[in-house]
Amino acid sequence: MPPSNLDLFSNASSGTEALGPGAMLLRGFARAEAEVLLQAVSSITAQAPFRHLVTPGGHVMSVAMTNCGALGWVSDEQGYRYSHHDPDSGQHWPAMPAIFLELAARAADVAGYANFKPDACLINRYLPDTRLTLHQDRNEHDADAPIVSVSLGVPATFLWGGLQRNNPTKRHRLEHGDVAVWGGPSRFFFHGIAPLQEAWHPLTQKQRINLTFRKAR
Ligand code: MD3
Ligand code: FE
Repeated sequence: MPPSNLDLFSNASSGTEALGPGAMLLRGFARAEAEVLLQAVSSITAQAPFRHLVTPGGHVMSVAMTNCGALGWVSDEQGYRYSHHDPDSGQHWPAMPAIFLELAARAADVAGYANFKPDACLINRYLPDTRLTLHQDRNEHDADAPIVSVSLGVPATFLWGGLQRNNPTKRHRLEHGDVAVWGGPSRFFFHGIAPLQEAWHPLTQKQRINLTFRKAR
């Protein structure tokens, strides 16, 4: 029997897009789980609230952040680093929920990175006008492990450059439920988020929440 149009559609346009060498966008990959993921974020932020970190240069970050997992990304006047403890409470970061680990490993697997076991999840919160200037993620010890990102809530414009800060940037819209996997050469590309435009999402109101799963050690 020949495949129906519906079969062709669900295979060929499976919703994956190559973003760069080793980087892949999985459109809508987390959409069905979004509500459960956001409930887990709420229980994490009840223990480790969102806060605005200070950069080594003394600037207060526009994005509000928290973490879960064995290690959390922190910044202060001393520099950027991963820490076992939340500097605000002195406690360990909340544990990484099993649904987070499973989603991150499944997405990495689809993108060709088997056995991804993140030990850190940075959680970013964007409100209208919140931005993240072009940067590289290079505080992780394991350069071979990818980073997996999950976008939830209000859509954002993702800025995607190259290995040098002054390389031209492309723009991609990241929407609710989109998951991206950044490995290989793309792992060290400059990237950022343009100022968030005011919008409304039924699960997050005016907010965008981004989860990034990392292998820090
Ligand atoms: C490409 N977060 O937390 S997610 C970050 O939407 C960060 O909150 C943005 O950049 C956000 O460091 C972008 C997409 C992303 C995350 C990590 C990357 C792209 C990446 C690491 C290397 C290359
Ligand atoms: Fe980043």
